[in-house]
Amino acid sequence: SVLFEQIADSIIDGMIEEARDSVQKALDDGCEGKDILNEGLIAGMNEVGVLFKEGEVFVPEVLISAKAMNAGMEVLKPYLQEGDVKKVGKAVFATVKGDLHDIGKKLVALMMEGAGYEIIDLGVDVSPEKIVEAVKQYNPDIIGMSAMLTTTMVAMKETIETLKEEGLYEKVKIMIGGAPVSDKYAKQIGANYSSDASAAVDLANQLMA
Ligand code: B1M
Repeated sequence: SVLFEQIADSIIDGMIEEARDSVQKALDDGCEGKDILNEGLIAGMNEVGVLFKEGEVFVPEVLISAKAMNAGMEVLKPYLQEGDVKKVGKAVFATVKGDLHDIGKKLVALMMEGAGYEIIDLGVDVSPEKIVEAVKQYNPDIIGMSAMLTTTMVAMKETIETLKEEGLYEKVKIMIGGAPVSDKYAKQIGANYSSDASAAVDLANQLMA
């Protein structure tokens, strides 16, 4: 409907006020929460993912779209019933030990949330032990690790070794990414690689299938 298109457009254009207002309008009009979510907000964010992949929009725009998405979600949340938000999977995210870069990881996490994943973000400089603890606590489907320094990417290998020691490696899928990381490195250490946020969503969906 036109209302859902307005919501999606507000996300694509990163219009925070408009996102709020258009969601409220759809609610006032009697639209169902889950339809507003799926056909409005998520449809918009998916389009942002496509535009990002095609190089039509860049990181700052994606972050603003994510803000608009969050603004719309705030209005919508009280109207969503349990079960409306179908979680396709749960992922624990971390920037690895010694590494403080978190912009890229946050962007990947946001896009995955937009695609329906529940993300538990452990932050930056996260030790293998903390990741192991989180796996035990949250029982995720996926672990997503990010590293931006050649000196910290080795912590990914270390984390995987620790997971193996704890008998947890077989229980989760592991995704890694970040500037110094490659597909070759991922294969070497027993992980899966994606190059950017929208590729990460595609990879996650493949791993969950
Ligand atoms: Co730093 N830094 N930095 N830095 N920094 C880099 C990474 C560097 C390449 C700059 C350079 O020298 N040209 C260089 C690394 C060199 C190397 O090791 N090869 C570097 C360095 C050296 C350092 C310090 C050592 C500098 C110093 O203090 N002497 C220091 C280290 C601190 C530490 O971590 N211990 C440092 C510090 C910082 C700041 C704190 C100032 C800041 C980080 C702020 C923050 O994140 N909150 C910072 C920044 C901003 C950068 C650059 C400029 C930009 C990184 C970024 O956010 N890009 C970066 C240079 C560059 O990359 N051009 C640089 C935007 C972001 C959206 O992209 O992070 O690549 P990116 O994420 C992408 C993909 O990589 C991928 O998807 C994302 C979205 O498309 N991806 C994943 C990332 N994680 C993924 C996970 C996945 C899948 C895909 O699955 C789980």
